[in-house]
Amino acid sequence: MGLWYDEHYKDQIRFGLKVKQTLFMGQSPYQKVAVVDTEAFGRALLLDDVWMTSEWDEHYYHEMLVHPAMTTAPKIDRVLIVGGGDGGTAREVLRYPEVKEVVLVEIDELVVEASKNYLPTIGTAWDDPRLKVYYQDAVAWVQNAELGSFDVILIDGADPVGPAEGLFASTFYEACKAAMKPHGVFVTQNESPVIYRDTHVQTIRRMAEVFGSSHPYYSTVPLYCGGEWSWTWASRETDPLAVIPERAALVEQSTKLYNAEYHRGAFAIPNRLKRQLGR
Ligand code: SPD
Repeated sequence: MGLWYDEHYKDQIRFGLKVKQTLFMGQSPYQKVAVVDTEAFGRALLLDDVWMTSEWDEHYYHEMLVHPAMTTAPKIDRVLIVGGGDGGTAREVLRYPEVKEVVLVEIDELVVEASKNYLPTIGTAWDDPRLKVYYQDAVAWVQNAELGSFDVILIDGADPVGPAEGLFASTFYEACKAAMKPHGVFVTQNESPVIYRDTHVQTIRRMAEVFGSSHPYYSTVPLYCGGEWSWTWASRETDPLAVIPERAALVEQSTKLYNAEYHRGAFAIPNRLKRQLGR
């Protein structure tokens, strides 16, 4: 039978992978951090026994978190990443030569240390001089950020329990709006619309209240429970479907999933959610 690691959801669903070897296991002040080598997905990161990312499927998640914002924001000089301690989001952002500075605020230094040591194929941009990393609670950090200073803000957190809970609050979205330029684009990972449907819908509504409108988009992440995965895009002045062709063409040279057609299709809202959202 061998060794398996399972993520459990509400004692109703579990998603497991057969593990060849546990590479790292540690406890930070915030959570349990583990990196395991799996038969099917390669090396993978778990936080508090929930799958976060894996070598084999990480592009499904990181490309869809990053590129819908980066190909639509009129400017992309300064980008804030909240969370993102495995380095995959920063790697995708730093593919754009226009980017001048990326600020990554991660609460848990142990996540970055473990990822640098055991997931080097995911975080390939740690040494890029444009990247600045702060180990702080992003909820407090954003409250004190310079007003109107970011072109893009990306929220790459865990599920809304434990250290990431505050990243789903209206007060946090208000602080992000204040830290962002009026044309700026904000995107958060927004959970499975199947098993986290209440959080998913509530987040879309909260973001619409704060930013004036919000646009969920959908794809899949094989590592995550629930089949479908979602992200939600918001801006005061920018259109989510106005993909800048030169940026998309540039990034499409290296992406495994993202392209401009995929982008447009991802913003189609399934009927069951349209009805619930009244759209
Ligand atoms: N259910 C897990 C959701 C995790 C979303 N963030 C993953 C971090 C990958 N950089």
